[in-house]
Amino acid sequence: MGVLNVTPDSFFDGGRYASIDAAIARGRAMFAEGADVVDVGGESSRPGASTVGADEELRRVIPVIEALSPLGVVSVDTVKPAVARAAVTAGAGLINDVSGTLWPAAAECGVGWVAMHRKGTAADMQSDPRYDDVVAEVHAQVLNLADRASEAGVGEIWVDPGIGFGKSVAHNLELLSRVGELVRDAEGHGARVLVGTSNKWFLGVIGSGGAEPLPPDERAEGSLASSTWAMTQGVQMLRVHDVVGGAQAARLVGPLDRASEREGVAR
Ligand code: HH2
Repeated sequence: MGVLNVTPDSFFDGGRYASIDAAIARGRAMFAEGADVVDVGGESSRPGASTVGADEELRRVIPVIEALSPLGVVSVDTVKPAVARAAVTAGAGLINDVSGTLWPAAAECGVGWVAMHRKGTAADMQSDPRYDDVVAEVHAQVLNLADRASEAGVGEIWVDPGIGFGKSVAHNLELLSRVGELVRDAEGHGARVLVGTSNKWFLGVIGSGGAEPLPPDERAEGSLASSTWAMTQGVQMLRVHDVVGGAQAARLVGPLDRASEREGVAR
């Protein structure tokens, strides 16, 4: 899943694709680079981001979704039911929902839904997040959401531990290290797992080795390493800014993971 933020303020690509033309060109490029899904967002969810009205969010995402949806699967990254519905009408096939609340809209529209875990809101989620057992709590919550979506009739369900959304560095590492358990458990709930680590803050902290955290544009290596780790744990979709790197890693890990396919790999 390639990330396409049509925003001025996203933490990594904010302002790069803020014009409709630039966003459409980037989306086309991501499909050409091997993205199976392009995730179009019109509102940043980074800590402290200011909220955007539905009219402005629609103005940003709808023309981009209309242009890209004939080329492949487009998801809409939104927490607003009205934006989700309009995005589906414009061609989106998946609702990527960091609030974990939009399964009724997905059921009504007949599209897939991503249930992400978030503790708190963009305004307060990174001020000292606490859990008794982060893995147990996050897994139970997203699997419960998967059940609700399934009962409501959503056919395609993804669960996401929400890396960086109300989590300390240690919480993120714990969730990543045990994401294979979520993959196994999700299967029993009719869901698959999506993970997004791309360029996130914890990678800057870990990657610097204890020095000043690396800035977002120096987190590419950690992004690829963490995505590759998640693939080896069975995670079925990675949300990435660097589609070229993610697709290459997926082409390598897939055959390595499935011994029966090794014979088919060109030597
Ligand atoms: N992370 C971000 C946004 N949407 N959706 C899912 N399912 N999982 C994630 O981990 C996730 C997400 C944050 O990253 P980004 O879109 O690059 O930044 P911003 O929120 O500043 O636009």
